[in-house]
Amino acid sequence: MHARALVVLPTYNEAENVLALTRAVLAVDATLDVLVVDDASPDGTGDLVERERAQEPRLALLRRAGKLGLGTAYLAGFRFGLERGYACVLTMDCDGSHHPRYIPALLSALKDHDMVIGSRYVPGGGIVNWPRSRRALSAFANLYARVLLRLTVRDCTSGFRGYTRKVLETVDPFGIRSSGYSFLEEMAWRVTRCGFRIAEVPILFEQRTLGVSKIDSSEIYLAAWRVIVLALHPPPIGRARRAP
Ligand SMILES: Nc1nc2c(ncn2[C@@H]2O[C@H](COP(=O)(O)OP(=O)(O)OP(=O)(O)O)[C@@H](O)[C@H]2O)c(=O)[nH]1
Ligand SMILES: [Mg+2]
Repeated sequence: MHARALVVLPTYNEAENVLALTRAVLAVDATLDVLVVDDASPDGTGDLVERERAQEPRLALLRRAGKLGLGTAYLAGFRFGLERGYACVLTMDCDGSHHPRYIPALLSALKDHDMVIGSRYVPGGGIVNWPRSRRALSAFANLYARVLLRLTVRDCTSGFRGYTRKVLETVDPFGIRSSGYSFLEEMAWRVTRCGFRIAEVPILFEQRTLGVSKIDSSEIYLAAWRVIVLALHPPPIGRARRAP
């Protein structure tokens, strides 16, 4: 095992954003590598990364056959990081919402915590350029998950995160069947239930200015339902990691 960190960027149609972010992340720290998990984006995101890779050995690309969902993209990133001996795995949206300037604070928090969340809902954090309706939805989704799952973290739906290798090896993320927001909520729940320490580092979340959102309303209803199922029928966790 080595002390390098892997930053996983799931992408679907992020051609306008992807290279700016991979370059910015790699410039933050020489101990970081980047993995883009692209789901056959029709806009050529994968081809852009493929070409960039020819001159950037710290950039890796996983091309999947079709749009398989955000949750399984995270899992593919976790598997890649575990198999290659990374000390921790970070995840970021590839749409400009998560700024790489926060990566040092996330890495620093992982020195004495098992998981870290780039959080909009702790002092110093916030959201830039979201309409009031979107803010209300996010605040409600967080309150809902916190109450039903008895979570103490303030921002359970942030995709800007870091996990130590130990967490990924212990909480069996490969047993999570849900995608999108409920994947993030279930990961926070599993990590909490296993008694790990979670840090929240304040971030300013910025609404994307390029490309379009992939989240749809069915995803939101599914996440709400999944939280209820989790609360009523908590699955066993902390078993030996299943074969990916
Ligand atoms: N590989 C992969 N990436 C995805 C998929 N769906 C979304 N993404 C990526 O996941 C990240 C978050 O997706 P967004 O569409 O920005 O969703 P969001 O941030 O929850 O919603 P907005 O605030 O509306 O942008 C982006 O980098 C997307 O390109 C998917 O099915 N597969
Ligand atoms: Mg987004």
